[in-house]
Amino acid sequence: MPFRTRYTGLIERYRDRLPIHDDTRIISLGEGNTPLIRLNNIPRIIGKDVDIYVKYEGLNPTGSFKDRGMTMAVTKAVEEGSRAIICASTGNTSAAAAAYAARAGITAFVLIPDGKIAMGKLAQAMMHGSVVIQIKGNFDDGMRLVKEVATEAPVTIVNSINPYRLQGQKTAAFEIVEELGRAPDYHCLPVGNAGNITAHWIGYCEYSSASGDHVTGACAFCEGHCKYAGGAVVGNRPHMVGYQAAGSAPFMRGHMVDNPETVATAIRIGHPQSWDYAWKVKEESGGWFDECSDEKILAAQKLLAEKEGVFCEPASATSLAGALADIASGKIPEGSTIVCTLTGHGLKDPDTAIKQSTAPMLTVEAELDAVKSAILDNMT
Ligand code: AN7
Repeated sequence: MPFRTRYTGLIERYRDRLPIHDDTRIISLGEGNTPLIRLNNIPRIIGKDVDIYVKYEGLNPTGSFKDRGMTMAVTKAVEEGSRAIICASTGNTSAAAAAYAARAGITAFVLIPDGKIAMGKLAQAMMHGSVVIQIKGNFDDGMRLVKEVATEAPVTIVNSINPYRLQGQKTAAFEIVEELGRAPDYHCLPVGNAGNITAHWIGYCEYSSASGDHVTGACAFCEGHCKYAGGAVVGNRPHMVGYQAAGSAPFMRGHMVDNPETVATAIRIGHPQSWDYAWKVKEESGGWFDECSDEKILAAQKLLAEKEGVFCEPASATSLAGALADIASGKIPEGSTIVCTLTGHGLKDPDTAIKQSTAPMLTVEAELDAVKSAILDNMT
């Protein structure tokens, strides 16, 4: 018997839980199967008895969790005969759409806010050959235009209002349950459009014996697209906790926000597309929303990079920033198992990282003595 363990992506792995036919041509880049890393140093530094894991979604093929949704959305678009996809994006969706369209041999149109997306993401959209349309407006303007234009041009929307996106993204919850042998007590995520927090909840519910919604068949979130597999694997579901950037926090304000601002450009979103779903997730899971200042977000990003060796983009660090605040206050009690999703890779946004970096950067003569004293002066 040949030794075959090649991982070929989340659709193959979870085929029986996704709306896929036997003969569907799968468009994959090997997404999913990302590491769940236990934080070793931060719990000690904060002096709390908590088990914190980070799900490092930045290690997906295009560097964010969007690949989980995009493999499904593009696979289904191609199956349905579409020749072009379109999205509005704060950067990561456009990077994923561009890559999966390239893989499928179709065209991607991406609408991005002029000057407000991180450099790595722009490079990806351009490099993968998508048609980049910068609009003089923000993500919410772009989203409105995408919905309008899709009624007049032959393009498939691949934003998370496409239900296949959430179907792909729910697999992150499957992976977590399979690795921990149970659901965590708390699952913390950054919230923009709130698609991902909804997708995770769908995933946890499908895995839980406690899910009345799913036992009867159609689930309340997926418009009949998910296949509830029936078998109870775990008995618990997490409290879902969604954190927003303070300048871009419609779930905290209780209404849409018109001019969102935050250093975490990925979640600079004032009109979340999954508004109703997210409130339902909060209610059903006994979770909550909260907000983090830009300062706290960047501090959490740095802490993770310096103390654990894990580099995520600013928006992603919002999950840890929020969790640390709720652990400090006791809202998340000691003894808890917590998963924070790190939605995107730190290399997506090198400018913000370098700007806030305080690590010594020394320039010396190319001579032994100079290098030697630079070392000896900086030993800790
Ligand atoms: C790194 O790319 O909306 O709450 O257009 O890139 O599911 O919207 C990005 C969202 C969190 C928020 N972290 O997820 C886009 C876009 C990162 C992100 C979110 C995004 P949702």
